[in-house]
Amino acid sequence: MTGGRVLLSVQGFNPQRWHELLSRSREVVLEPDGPRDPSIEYAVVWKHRPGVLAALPHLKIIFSVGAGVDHIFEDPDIPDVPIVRVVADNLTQYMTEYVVWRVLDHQRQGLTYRAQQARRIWHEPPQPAADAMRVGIMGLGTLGRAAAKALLALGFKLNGWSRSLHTMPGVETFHGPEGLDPFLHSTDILVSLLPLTPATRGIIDYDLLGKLNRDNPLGGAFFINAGRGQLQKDADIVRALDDGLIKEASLDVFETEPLPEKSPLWSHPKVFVTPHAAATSDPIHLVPPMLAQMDAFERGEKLQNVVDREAGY
Ligand code: NDP
Ligand code: OXD
Repeated sequence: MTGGRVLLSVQGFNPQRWHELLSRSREVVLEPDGPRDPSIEYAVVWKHRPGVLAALPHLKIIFSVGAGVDHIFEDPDIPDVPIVRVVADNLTQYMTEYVVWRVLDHQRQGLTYRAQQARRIWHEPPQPAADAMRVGIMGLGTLGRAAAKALLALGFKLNGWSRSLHTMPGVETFHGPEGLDPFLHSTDILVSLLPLTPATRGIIDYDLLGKLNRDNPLGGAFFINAGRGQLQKDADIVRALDDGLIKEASLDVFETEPLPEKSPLWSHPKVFVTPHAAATSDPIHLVPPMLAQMDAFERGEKLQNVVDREAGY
């Protein structure tokens, strides 16, 4: 086997499959050989042990196991090497499915029907069509754009909010802090697909949820978060639901994960919880492009999907 060794440093899941697949063309270790291991050139990480990367004198690239890289910046001591994040059709497809599923479930009143079924109630509430509702996607990046496209095909009206100006056919776009309020005021179903950065941390609070449009055929606003939990304030979501600022929420991510057993979100009748599972990182699809990037880098080619450190995503 030729080329630099790979450190696979992950927490929160079993890395065995990642190890097997990376090992097909690279030597892979779970811990460096000693405090300043010179043989490691690549790190593949998810919530790595803080400090472990800074000690590697020949580290060339850090690969994130996920699309989000906030877990890397939790370590204050990140060496000045490129950070590559996941951009993959397979992950984008998973996220598109999740967003479409949750938007349709709110629009088609799935929570209401499940509550009715539990009480054996045969009742059809008024059913607004997709084009009577406007979905607003916060974060019009790889995942946000794909979700917007799928929702447009179903007939929903679409808003999108991003940091820089974007144009997308069929989508009303807004950008920057000054674009946020007009984006919210005309959004009925808010979907968060933002990265967690210093600029977005805690952005989804009671005040923000209160700015959504409730004057629509479903008589309320809806919130879906599949970006990161620390974008939101969990307690504010509960308060916004209880005060009627939003009617229902679908949450895949939470301020603390796993969601603590005592969290009121678990049992809230208007909340649909999934365990950070909207778009799972499947090594079968994600390891081959990582290995290809290592090879390409060694041939002197340009890296793809490099994180902008200053922006934090
Ligand atoms: P991208 O980097 O492609 O897109 C991020 C988008 O957010 C861009 O449109 C960007 O604006 C926008 N954005 C960033 N900062 C701001 C800001 N301060 N104000 C307004 N807009 C901002 O990321 P992806 O689409 O690939 O992924 C998005 C996030 O989804 C990931 O960071 C991760 O946290 C989350 N995720 C969650 C998963 C899950 O299972 N729950 C799975 C995978 C990802 P601009 O276009 O102008 O740069
Ligand atoms: C990711 C994630 O960032 O799974 O890819 O959350």
